[in-house]
Amino acid sequence: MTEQTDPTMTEAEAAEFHGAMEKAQVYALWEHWDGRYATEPEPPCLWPWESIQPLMQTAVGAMTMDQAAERRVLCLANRDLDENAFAISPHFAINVQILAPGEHAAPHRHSIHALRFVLAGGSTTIVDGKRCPMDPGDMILTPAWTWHEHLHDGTEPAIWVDVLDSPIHRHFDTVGWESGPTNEIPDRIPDTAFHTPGLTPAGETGNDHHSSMFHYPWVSAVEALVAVPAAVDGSRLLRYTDPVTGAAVMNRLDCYLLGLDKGVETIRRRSTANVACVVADGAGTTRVGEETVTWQKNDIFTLPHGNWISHCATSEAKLFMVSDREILRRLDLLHDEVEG
Ligand code: GTQ
Repeated sequence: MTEQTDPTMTEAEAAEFHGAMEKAQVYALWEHWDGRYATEPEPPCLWPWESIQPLMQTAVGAMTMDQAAERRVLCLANRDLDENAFAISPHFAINVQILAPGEHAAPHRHSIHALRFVLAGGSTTIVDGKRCPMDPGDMILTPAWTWHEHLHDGTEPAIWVDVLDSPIHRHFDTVGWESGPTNEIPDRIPDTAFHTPGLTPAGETGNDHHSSMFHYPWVSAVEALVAVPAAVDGSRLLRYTDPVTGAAVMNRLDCYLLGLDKGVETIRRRSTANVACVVADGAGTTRVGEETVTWQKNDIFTLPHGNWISHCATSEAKLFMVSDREILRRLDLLHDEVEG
């Protein structure tokens, strides 16, 4: 960075110039320019399940559901981001939520899109009146302004991963919130009407914001994944889509399921999009730029944009992936590269 570039200025003139600039609320670009705008890719972050799980159990005793917060969640915080971001990635946050048997997380709705990926099952989420079972591996959408509440009539604590596009709303100052009781629930077509591939309700055109189907069962995802032809590197990739439009499940959160064969390193890829992975099954390593993340079931880790990335499973693995790809695509900023 240059202190002062005009060699004709005396020190006194430069000081006066800087004082005047400060007063006028401007700065000289050449004094803050390091030759480029782009920054180095961020390193990956890992939250091993063995360090999160005990905290979740302790959290149950730390707060009752009648106390202040409406949800019992721990927010994964990426210390490389703004400390107030409560987020793991620039455009989405991941929280882990626990609900004990008999507990109820009261209905509310907000402008933030959210989705859940279930780690320990037994509870039910009601989304705009649709009852969505929460079995392990199930993925459930609670799109912007849908009413949602969580019930638990099982016997063991239910745990799931929440993904929210809250950083986007903080950035644009668009957070909106309404507490229950539920009111004005729109008429929704039951999820069952979308469960048979190739058949959708006639006349239903869907929308540009989110899928009309809210519950994506794990059994269906696995059945589809094993039938997807493997790429040359043995990987299989499924995208969770809106059954009516074929688009991403929500316009700001785009989800995938990656199947990995044991012992085969995947071809390196790089993207302008950010990804977070939840290990649904198996164990392995992921190379992210110069770093290697070693992971196992239920671990959560980030793949920050701009890094070359490859995976290698040590036992057959499945990674649930959530990304901001759809945001970048809609802004014409999505750029993917594959090695070779
Ligand atoms: O379950 O509705 O992790 O409203 C953060 C905010 C979960 C939820 C979170 C929420 C929820």
